[in-house]
Amino acid sequence: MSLIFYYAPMSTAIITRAVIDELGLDCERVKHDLSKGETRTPAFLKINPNGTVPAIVHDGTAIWESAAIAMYLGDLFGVQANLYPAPGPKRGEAMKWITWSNVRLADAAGRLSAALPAGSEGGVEVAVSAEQRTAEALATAQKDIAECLRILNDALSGKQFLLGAYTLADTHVQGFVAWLGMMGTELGSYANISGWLARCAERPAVAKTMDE
Ligand SMILES: N[C@@H](CCC(=O)N[C@@H](CS)C(=O)NCC(=O)O)C(=O)O
Repeated sequence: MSLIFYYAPMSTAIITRAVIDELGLDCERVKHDLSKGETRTPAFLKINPNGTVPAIVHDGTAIWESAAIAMYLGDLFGVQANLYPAPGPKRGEAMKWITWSNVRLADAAGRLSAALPAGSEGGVEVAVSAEQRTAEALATAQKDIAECLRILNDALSGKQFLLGAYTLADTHVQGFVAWLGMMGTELGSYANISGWLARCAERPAVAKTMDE
């Protein structure tokens, strides 16, 4: 089995790193510096034409989009490891949360990141337009994030993890929520989320995602 993982520190790729580590997969890690445009080189664009990390190449096939990677690796390696449900309704729930975090939550988080003052912790490294960095854009992003957090907090009511037991859905979703925390979003008033984040942080694979 050959697995190459393309990543950058402090990027969406740290979520994929946690997924790979949870599954205990050996991989070749290839680091890219976003500030130097290293994901925009012709060589990397052949792997991911979007010019973004994470991306993996598994046995010669390139897979990009962190949600797709989590579900792909979960399908192949996670079921046996009890970290991803077998096909069926629980699998559907895992896919629902992974996709939701990449689409709805990450969209709002990305807008928050762009609207924060330049140089803020967790802010985007790529160019931000004037329309993205207005007080109105910031307020809208914060409102949308509050709605996402309410949905997640309600879903975690009475549960240790999203599907009951810990799965890659938790690995994936916690990555985006932790990013919100880094950007200063107040999470303490969401009791279910706070407890869940603390439980996720006890996972060694999650705890080391900030390492280079
Ligand atoms: N939806 C994508 C987002 C990937 C993404 O936007 N990655 C950023 C870092 S967080 C990136 O590589 N940016 C480099 C660039 O745009 O040049 C995913 O979940 O994989």
